[in-house]
Amino acid sequence: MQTTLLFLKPDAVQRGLMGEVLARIERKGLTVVGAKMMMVPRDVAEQHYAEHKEKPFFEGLLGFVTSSPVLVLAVKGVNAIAVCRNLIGATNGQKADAGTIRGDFGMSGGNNLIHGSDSESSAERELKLWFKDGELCDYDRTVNQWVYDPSDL
Ligand code: D4T
Repeated sequence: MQTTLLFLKPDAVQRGLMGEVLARIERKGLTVVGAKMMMVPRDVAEQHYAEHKEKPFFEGLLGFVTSSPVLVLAVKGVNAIAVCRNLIGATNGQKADAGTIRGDFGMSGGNNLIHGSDSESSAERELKLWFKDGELCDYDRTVNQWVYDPSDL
């Protein structure tokens, strides 16, 4: 089991896509173990995107993610990090495969709807950055017996 950090960016919230995206995550068989809506403090955005500090798009990216509320999610499942990256699709919505969130709803590389952790170390770091101790609900859905077969677990 892995837990990954996702957040629906301001464009997804403003465009009314929260329900659509959450439905895809739930229908896939993943378990939402944390959820909160918030305005992103600038220092959290800076820490989250620290690896892009020297990139030309960094300031624009910070302005975008702090401009309007985001919906932060912690999502659990077997191989959840890669599974969520596949659900999300390539960075630019114009290039992302149809069937992915960005491929179905996005036309942009910056306004790309949703973030998902890209590795176990990123997930660990990002979950600590976005959620405080005690904010996650570590439970299992009884439907998991129909989502997974024993060899998946
Ligand atoms: P995130 O990190 O938001 O899940 O997106 P990706 O993992 O798909 O893409 P990334 O790390 O390369 O980029 C992080 C973030 O920066 C924005 N961005 C990216 C941008 O505004 N302009 C650009 O040219 C690029 C490459 C979009 C996602």
